[in-house]
Parts: sequence; structure tokens; C-alpha cells
Amino acid sequence: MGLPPPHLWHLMFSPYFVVMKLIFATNNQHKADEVNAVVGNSIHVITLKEAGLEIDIPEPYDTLKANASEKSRVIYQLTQANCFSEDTGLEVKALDGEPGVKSARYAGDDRSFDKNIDKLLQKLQEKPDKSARFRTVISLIIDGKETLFEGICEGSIIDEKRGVHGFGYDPVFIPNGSDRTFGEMTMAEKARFSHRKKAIEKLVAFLNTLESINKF
Ligand code: ITT
Repeated sequence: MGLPPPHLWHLMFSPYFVVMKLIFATNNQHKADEVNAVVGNSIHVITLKEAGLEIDIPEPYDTLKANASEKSRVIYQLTQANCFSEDTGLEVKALDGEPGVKSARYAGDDRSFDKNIDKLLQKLQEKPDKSARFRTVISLIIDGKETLFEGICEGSIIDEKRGVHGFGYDPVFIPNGSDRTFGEMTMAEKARFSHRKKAIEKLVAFLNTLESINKF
């Protein structure tokens, strides 16, 4: 990485100089907490709220990728700042991938986690195959150029809620390799399996390969 222009040299003594700032185009604080736990001090992640942006970006498309791209594109156009977004879906095999891209509003526009779970359990009642996966797609925009990352966590759905941690479908999802739901795990325990963590680790690895980016 080259030196910044002389009038910015004072920033070299700022703790933020070596830390890249990225706006995370999300209004979901749970997601932000999980991402912050993975990136630690290596990236300064700024949520929309922290950036002073009150915006609910529509997710009109029928793929996670298209919706993730839309969210980061809108924020980049608005701020010209390096940013990323992610779209995540719970994909249930016996329901042909539902709720998938509709995960947030599966039971309606009020985005109730409880109602979404109730609808899911009701639709799965008669289905013997309970296998499911979480899939996260991240869209990162650095200096106007988009790169995508994916993280998947395979598991299954149980027929009653267990645990109070996490958010969304966590109380009914058991990742392969565990006998506890995400709802019964602390954030650190969930991270051992998490789709989001896998995608974010790829993002961090990618950023580490970039030689010169605008860190301000
Ligand atoms: P942003 O678009 O503002 O980032 P959102 O909550 O609308 O936040 P999504 O569009 O990605 O996020 O919605 C996906 C939904 O899927 C989310 O509302 C949860 O119900 C569920 N979900 C996503 N990640 C999850 C996770 O790690 N554990 C459990 N449920 C999750």
C-alpha cells in the first residue's frame, strides 16, 4: 500500500489508519453482531444506522445474489463508500428450497420470527425429510467493483422451538455435527457452524489480497 497524500499524513497516527472501514448495508443488528465477532479489529464495520442512513432497501428479486447486489449497489451509489451487504435464506429440501429468498417475510409483511417459524413447522409437519440449510450471499463493493461470496451451513429442522439465542429460524435449526439448535448456542458456538461466518471469512481473505484500497 502506498502512502496517502501529504495532507492526510496525520491519519497515519489515527487508530483507524490500518483498519479498513466498510459500511454493512443492513438493518439487522444480529447480523452486524455476528459479523463484528468474526472480523474483530481487522475491519471497522459500520451499520446503516451508525452511518446515519435510515433506509430500508427493497429486496424485490427472486435470488439471494440479486437482492444482496441490490442492497450494496444502492448504498454505494448513495455514499460512494466501500460497502457490503448480505442476503440469507433458509432453504428446506422438502419444500423445494422454501422459504429461501422469502425467509424474512415468509408469513407476511410484519416480518415476525415467530409467525415465520410457525408457518414453516406447519408446512413441514407431514414431511419426513427435515433437511435444510442456511445460505448467505455477500455482495462486496470496493472502489465500484463488486465481488460475491457464499457461505452454507447444512442441517435440519426440528418440530418445536428450542433456545432463546440468535434470531430468525435459529430456535428450530440444528446444524449437522451438533444436537443443539442455533437458538441453544451462544454466538461463539453458532459461529463454529455458521453460514454467515463462512461467507465473511472469504470476504476477509479477499480483502487481505488487495494491495491498495481506499481505507478512509
Ligand atoms: P437486512 O436485509 O437489513 O440485512 P434482514 O433481516 O431483512 O436484514 P434478510 O433479508 O437476509 O435479512 O432476511 C433473511 C431472514 O432469514 C431473516 O429475517 C431471518 O428471519 C432469517 N435469517 C437470516 N440469517 C439467519 C440466521 O443466521 N439464523 C436464523 N435466521 C436467519
